[in-house]
Amino acid sequence: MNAPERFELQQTRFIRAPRDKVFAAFTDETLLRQWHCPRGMSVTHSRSDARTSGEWQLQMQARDGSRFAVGGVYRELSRPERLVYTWAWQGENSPLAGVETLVEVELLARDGGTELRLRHSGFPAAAASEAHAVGWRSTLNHLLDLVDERGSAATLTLLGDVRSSYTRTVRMALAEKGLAYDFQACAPHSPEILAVHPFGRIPALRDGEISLFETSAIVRYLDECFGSAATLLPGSQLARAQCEQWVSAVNAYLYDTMVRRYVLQYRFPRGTAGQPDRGVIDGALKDMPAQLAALDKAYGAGDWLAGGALSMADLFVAPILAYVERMPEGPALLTAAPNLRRAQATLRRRESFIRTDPTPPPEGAAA
Ligand SMILES: N[C@@H](CCC(=O)N[C@@H](CS)C(=O)NCC(=O)O)C(=O)O
Repeated sequence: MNAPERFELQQTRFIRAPRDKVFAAFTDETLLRQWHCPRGMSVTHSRSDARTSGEWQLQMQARDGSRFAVGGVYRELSRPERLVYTWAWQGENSPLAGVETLVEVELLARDGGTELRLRHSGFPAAAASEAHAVGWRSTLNHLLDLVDERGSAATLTLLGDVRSSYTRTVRMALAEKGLAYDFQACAPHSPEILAVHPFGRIPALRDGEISLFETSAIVRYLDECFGSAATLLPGSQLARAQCEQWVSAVNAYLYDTMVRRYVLQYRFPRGTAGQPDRGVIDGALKDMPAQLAALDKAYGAGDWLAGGALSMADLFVAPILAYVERMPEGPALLTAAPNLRRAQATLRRRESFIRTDPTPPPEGAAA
């Protein structure tokens, strides 16, 4: 009788850290607790008897409190180049409970750092190896946060243009979270952006081999996956819904009126003889007072749109208003919105706003 078919995954990562440090991260139970779970989860228990036939065990916890236990036995420990251990999920909740798989980790010295080659084999179904591949991609990002000399900048790259309001929203979120990252300047619809964004807009985010597009998805990911607590999404259900409501309003109405049909008409004039198209601008000017009034009412006597504290919603609105205010009719339009002006003044004192200011914009700046 033929042996049942088995499936496996392989991943390779370059880490700017010596092999010893990476090896220790896989075998030291204190270090394991700091990274060995996908982003957004935490390790609540770790045990490692790092010798041949010694046992290891981890318990991971998701944000909703659900727990997952996994463990196995070390088969080979050749510090600092090779580590082999068995891996089996425990507990009735796991469809793979009791199924023993094998993890082989090779660490090669390369370019002053380490090339990590991971092979996880013995899965009874392709779907199981694919699910573990997703988990490992995120878990290895976590490992790089901990051991790579660049921290989160080893995996996080933001693609966009500093002059773009949506790009600034993400840059502000990264600054609020205190996250190191790389910035890759690229234009909408460029080959670089189309490689990660099917609709060619900016920004997009890479986190190692994971990529994401749409500003609200990116900010939510950063907020929920980095740091022990989300700080840009309000805690209560109602406030979270109000935050989503304003993000959605920016995407559906406010950006179109205030940026596309107004700011961009001045910045990239498309009318006759290279002049701004007055018809388009006048149309936007007709719609803007009601939109600004709605924002003014939402801010009311407070400084924030949802939950009584800074949230993703404020990060969506601020970069747009910063542009509107600098347009010819901007200051007059904003006189009618005193709450909005006061709230923006508060937000503009934050480091995240100051440090992401793209002004003075170069000639031909995009909004
Ligand atoms: N809904 C998208 C909108 C992104 C967007 O429209 N970005 C502008 C720059 S601020 C852009 O890429 N414009 C180019 C285009 O519209 O083709 C998001 O939330 O990321």
